[in-house]
Amino acid sequence: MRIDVVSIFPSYFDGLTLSLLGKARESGILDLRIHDLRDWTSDRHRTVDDTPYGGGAGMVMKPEPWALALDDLAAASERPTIVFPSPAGEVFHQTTAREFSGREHLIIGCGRYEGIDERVFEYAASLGEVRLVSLGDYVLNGGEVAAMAMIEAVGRLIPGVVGNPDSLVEESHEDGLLEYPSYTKPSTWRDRVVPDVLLSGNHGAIAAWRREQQLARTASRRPDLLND
Ligand code: 6GU
Repeated sequence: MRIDVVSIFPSYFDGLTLSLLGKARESGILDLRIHDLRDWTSDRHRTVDDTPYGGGAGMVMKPEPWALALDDLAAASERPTIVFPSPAGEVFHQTTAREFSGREHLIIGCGRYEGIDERVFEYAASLGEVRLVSLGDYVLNGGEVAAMAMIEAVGRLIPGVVGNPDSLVEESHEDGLLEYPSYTKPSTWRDRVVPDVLLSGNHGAIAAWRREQQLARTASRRPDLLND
């Protein structure tokens, strides 16, 4: 899978050389390329923003560098999925991560300031499938941190990235419920004991207990997950 990221702060993404994603990149399973939007400017100051029409606070990202970047990067595949992290987008869920992990080519455009000129999204739709995607109902300073979260969520679903594929099955959100609690040795620690059933060796009882725990903590922490 290929992922191209466009940002004015490419060094945000240095962390994606680490751990499982770093290994996936080294092995070639994940072709992740980070680009500086300013490389598609041509003025002396490498300008990427300007004042908003209609007035208002802050600056807006100019369309020209974005169009040149998208032209170059979209030419690498048939019809890429072009993702713009945005608090005004659809909410990113595990189902979205699954969907994106099946794509051959993602382009992720990270906006800053008050956002990107709206015409860029229209233009991008002529090059691929455009998705505006939000991490949730709060505001970040730009798309970079959101893009990193999405890349990690998508990347770990690519076959071969997570060593033991069983560990992808029993985690939070894969079955619509929160994950069951986990324990390791010692069985007693600072007067706290591991639930007896987990030491019983009774696999049926353990599975039933874990399911109950999933339902109980989902009902208590995330009742919204049970009602739709
Ligand atoms: Cl994707 N971008 C920004 N700037 N803020 C966010 C977000 C994205 N998701 C939640 N907040």
